Amino acid sequence: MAHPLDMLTGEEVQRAAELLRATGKLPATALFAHIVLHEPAKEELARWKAGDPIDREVRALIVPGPELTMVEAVVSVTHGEVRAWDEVEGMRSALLMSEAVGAIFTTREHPEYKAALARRGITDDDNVQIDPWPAGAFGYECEDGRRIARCVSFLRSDPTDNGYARPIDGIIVHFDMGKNEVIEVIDHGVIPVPPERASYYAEDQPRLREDLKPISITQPEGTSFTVDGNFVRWQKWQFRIAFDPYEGLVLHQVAYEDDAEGRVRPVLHRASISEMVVPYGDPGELHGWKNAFDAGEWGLGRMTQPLTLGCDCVGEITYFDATLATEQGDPWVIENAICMHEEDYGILWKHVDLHGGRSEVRRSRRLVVSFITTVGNYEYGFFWYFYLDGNIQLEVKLTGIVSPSALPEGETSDFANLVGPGVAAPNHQHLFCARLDLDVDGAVNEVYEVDAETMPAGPDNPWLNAFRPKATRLESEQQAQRETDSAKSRSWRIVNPESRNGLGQPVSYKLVPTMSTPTMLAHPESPVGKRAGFARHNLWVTPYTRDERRAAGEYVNQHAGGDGLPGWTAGDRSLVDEDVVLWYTFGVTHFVRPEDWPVMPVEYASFLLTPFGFFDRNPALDVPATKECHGNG
Ligand SMILES: [Cu+2]
Repeated sequence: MAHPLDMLTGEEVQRAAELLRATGKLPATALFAHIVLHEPAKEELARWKAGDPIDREVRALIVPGPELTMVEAVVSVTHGEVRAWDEVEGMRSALLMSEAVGAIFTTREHPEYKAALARRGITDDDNVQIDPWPAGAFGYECEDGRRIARCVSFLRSDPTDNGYARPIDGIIVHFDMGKNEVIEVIDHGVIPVPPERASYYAEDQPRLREDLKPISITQPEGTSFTVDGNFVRWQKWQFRIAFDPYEGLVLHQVAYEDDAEGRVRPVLHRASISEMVVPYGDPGELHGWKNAFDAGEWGLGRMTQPLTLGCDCVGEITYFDATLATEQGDPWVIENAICMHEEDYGILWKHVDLHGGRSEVRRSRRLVVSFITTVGNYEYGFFWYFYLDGNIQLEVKLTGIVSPSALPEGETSDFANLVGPGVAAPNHQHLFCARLDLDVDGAVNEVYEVDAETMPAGPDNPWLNAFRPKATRLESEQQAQRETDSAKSRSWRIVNPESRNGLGQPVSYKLVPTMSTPTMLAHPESPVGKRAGFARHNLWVTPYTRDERRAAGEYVNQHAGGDGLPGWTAGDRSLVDEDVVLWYTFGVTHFVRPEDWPVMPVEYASFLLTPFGFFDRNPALDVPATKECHGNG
């Protein structure tokens, strides 16, 4: 063990589970919702020096039984001590995988469910696909005191067929996950099952293109990065990689090795997707309850699938495995969970001197660190990019299969678009909340909102052309709940007032909304609006607090709402002279296209962190020209 932020190991998972079981306070059937590294407090990390002893703490959430009692525990696997044991009442963990599997098997055998299928002429239930969904909080009696899911069904023609092509609409099963029992089979009435298969497999396409020539990506001299455990160095960037069951990939201690300044300059202490929500906009009883918190209810990390060389990732690839814990408390290794590679990214900068005739151009490249999660029907790829000019970008790639509904022939809907015969896809949003603990040249930073401001007519503006940046310091949490505004070229600058560049300006990084991004369309007082308060605003800023980790709170599943950012910021804490954390919500409103069916070509959502006065000049002047273009120089 070399660093306090090293990735969790299988031995640590095992040791933690042993220590927790040895308390004698857990029934044998207790399930571990998660076992994760309890990251050291920030002050502790700041004090730690290479070679200092490390006390590795592990945090666990344990579900002892079907009730709403959760156990939050912290153990030191270094010292073999249980350091915290808190029973939390009235809360629910994320959906448990073993219980979801139980829901599928138990529902399939239930006589009322079989009868509902039979009313639709479905008697062979082998090819019926049952998807448990997080239930949300709608005030139904069946939600009280239980950990539940709502199950929806689809019909496959064989075991690997695309079930989403044929929703068996009208049947919703309310299922008690803790007790593994059907609460209620609700049949809203028979809606015809869409008639056609919709396959995306190559063998089912009428013909395949034959004129695509191969593209090979080779790095004959190897890659330009080095990896030591989870510590990565590339082109003056350095950071540590980690993996969390809910957030997926986590970046720690992102810093820039500034040789001009002769020091390593911190930029981003910790970055991840802390939460996301997919609210559906169809008001009908069949689909109006659908909203999924894919981080807090399912877990972006837990749903991550191994990546395949040559398919998911092409070129000189370095993979990282991720170690999570099974619900039985054993190590669970997701092989090739994280992919890292370099890619050419067009030009970095260029100029042709028209007088002297000299042309200079440099190639841009970026380091890509990514993972892809499969949450039921949808895929989300999260791609962090590091560039040669100090930029950092997060790009989300949305793909997979849209959640469909059946639409009887001849009917149309404002709330779902027809994508195939008898099958429609409801309007929905995907809203991601990135938690960005920026430490620009140090922990204490200020945040300014910068708008382009036009000037009134007058003696100072005789040609009516004047505009300037207007910077407003965000001084408290309430004031710092902000929206994007592309008409004003709005961005937010994270400034270190104590650190100056060579021009005497305070150094900063700028958070740039790189695309138009919505906030949540559901009403703030709607069931999903209350639970996904973070999605009401694009930006929130909070003073760093160790246990404020997830934008909708720790217990999202069936939570009534108000937790996370709305709760934490209610006290309107000061953001002046503080270690600030930015929470940026971005995403897409998805009016589904026929082209998104039966599998969706990647749609993108992203944001950029770009240096603004962090350097004294273009930091990429020292990038050499490629060999091939020396002839121009
Ligand atoms: Cu979508």
